[in-house]
Amino acid sequence: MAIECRPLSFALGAEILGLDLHFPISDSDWESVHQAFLQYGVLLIRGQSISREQHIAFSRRFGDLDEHKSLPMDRNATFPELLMVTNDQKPDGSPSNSRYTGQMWHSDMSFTLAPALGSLLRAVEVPPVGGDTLFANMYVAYDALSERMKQMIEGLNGIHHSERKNSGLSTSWEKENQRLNPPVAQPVVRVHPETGRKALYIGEKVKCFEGMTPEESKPLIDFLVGHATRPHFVYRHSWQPKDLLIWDNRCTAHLALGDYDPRYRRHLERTTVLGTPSGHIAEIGAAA
Ligand SMILES: O=C(O)CCC(=O)C(=O)O
Repeated sequence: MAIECRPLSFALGAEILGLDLHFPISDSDWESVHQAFLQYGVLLIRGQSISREQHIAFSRRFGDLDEHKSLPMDRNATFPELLMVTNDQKPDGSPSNSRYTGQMWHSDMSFTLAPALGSLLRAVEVPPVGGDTLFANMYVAYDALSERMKQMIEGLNGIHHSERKNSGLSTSWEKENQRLNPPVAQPVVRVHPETGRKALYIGEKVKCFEGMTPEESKPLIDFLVGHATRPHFVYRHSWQPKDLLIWDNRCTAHLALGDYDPRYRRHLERTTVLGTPSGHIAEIGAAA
């Protein structure tokens, strides 16, 4: 059966119909999926009650997978390619450290020297309502800037931190996270290696621009994040169990809203496709 592609919003995203990921995907189907991935930035494949092995096998079509060495505290003990995004308590009864994953606008692994190419997030169990995820199209956000603003930000580097928004994570998690992930400077404008288009690469994990103080940087960071995440540029995903959502981190940013009743289980698992090396460890001096 030929696969079909149905746009999810004006800004970005498409649902792919006619794929069953229990089976390896043919080369011609892969070609269609890859083209849709480049065109829409976010792909949704519903109704996939696949195993962890099948999730990993399909993800490998996109490229080499991250083994999440920068987040060992959150990865699955048996499958290092799987990052847990869950509010399940830990075996000792303490709260999960990944329950707040993604609650700031970000692009995956921007705080590392190998920021993610793509991510494939599979919903195992989700609350009956809420727990939505927002995606912004960073190409159109870039294109919509004035020429003067484009000139101003060309050559700027944003310093990306790995912290999570909500406090209340265990101190050992926070310490390990800081030890493994020193801040990394990344270009604010990146050229997508496959499409050749420019996209904004900014989010709430950027605390300042390299060579500028946080006070000097903040107004421009706030403007760029606010601009890029205007409703016009955004798709809001309401999860169903067995959804597989795939996004291109090189031209989109996303935010887990956390808009749900925490008495319900929310358990998702993510593979992360390694991107090309980018950025450098930031020199944190007086002006950073
Ligand atoms: O939980 C979500 O909805 C998104 C999680 C997230 O931001 C991520 O995996 O990068």
